[in-house]
Amino acid sequence: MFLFSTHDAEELLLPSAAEPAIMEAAEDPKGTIRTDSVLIADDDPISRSIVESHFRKWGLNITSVSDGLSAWNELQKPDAPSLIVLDWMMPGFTGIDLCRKIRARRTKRYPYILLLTSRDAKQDLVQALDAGADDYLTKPFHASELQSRLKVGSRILQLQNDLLKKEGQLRHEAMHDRLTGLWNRGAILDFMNREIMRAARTRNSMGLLLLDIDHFKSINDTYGHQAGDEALQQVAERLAKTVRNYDWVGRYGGEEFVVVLCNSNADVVANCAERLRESIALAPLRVCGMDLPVTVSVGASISTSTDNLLQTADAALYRAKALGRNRVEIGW
Ligand code: GH3
Ligand code: MG
Ligand code: MG
Repeated sequence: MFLFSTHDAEELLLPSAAEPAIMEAAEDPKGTIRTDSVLIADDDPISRSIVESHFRKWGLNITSVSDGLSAWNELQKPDAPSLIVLDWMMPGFTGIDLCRKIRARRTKRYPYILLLTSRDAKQDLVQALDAGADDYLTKPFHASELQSRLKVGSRILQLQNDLLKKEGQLRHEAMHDRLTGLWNRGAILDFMNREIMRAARTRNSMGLLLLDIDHFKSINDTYGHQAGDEALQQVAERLAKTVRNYDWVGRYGGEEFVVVLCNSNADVVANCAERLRESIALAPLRVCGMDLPVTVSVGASISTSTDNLLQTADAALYRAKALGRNRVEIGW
């Protein structure tokens, strides 16, 4: 018996809730296409029930409707089947209308459409394919032929799943730092610029923190590069845990981190900066079986005070280093 693959591609490596603006919304909760669900639209109850009984035998999840408008409504749902079998003549929209409407949507998921119709003229087939159908089968049909043609559709949907998954992974890699899992420099600077524009538009302020591990080189020199890497990972983890969940934490490069604080006035920025400094200084890191006391210096800037947040935060960080490290300096 033919089995449709019920294998769902693993969940895409989609970013967390704090990343909506940059992501195109996934079209279903998992971002994957179900290859085991089929929509059948046919206004002839006998023909529809024959098709349904085959689908049931082949283990498919069936959504069944008797007119074009209901089919269109079903297809608007987030978990709508991507394997679509349409009759030609139906009330509401015809199968051809539906093909055109489905293709005009230009969704990220490409549904596979099979026209199942008694119209057998060559120009009908040409018209259906031109309208956006992927395949065409005339009634009466052989069950095994319908099954094989649906297998083709299912294969194509599965290929699409694999591509979407790969795309999600690549997007994740392009925006994240490999060692710490934080946003990378490019991504965090994008968020910063977007936040600056949003703050200006909404007449709110926002903050930027630059954090640099103090005397980090001596960790590498004393305990080796591996210990340095572990220390970086743990600092990153503490920073990510300490910020509010709508703020952004990234690795700026080397042993420097950036935090973008959304919707924050001077008090909030100063508070967050101090909390982050404390989160590192309060307890030693546990690195390669050793307790390593580590501190960070923090330079902060606030969007209402300057156009160049990065430069201001950098100058403040420089001051924090010069004034003895393990401290916060605010740039105005
Ligand atoms: P300061 O308090 O002035 O910031 O001193 P520092 O030693 O932290 O600063 P410095 O810029 O002299 O040294 C930074 C070191 O960070 C040098 C570099 O080898 C190390 N580093 C940068 N990236 C990595 C990394 O990915 N892994 C490890 N282990 N070390 C790194
Ligand atoms: Mg540095
Ligand atoms: Mg440093």
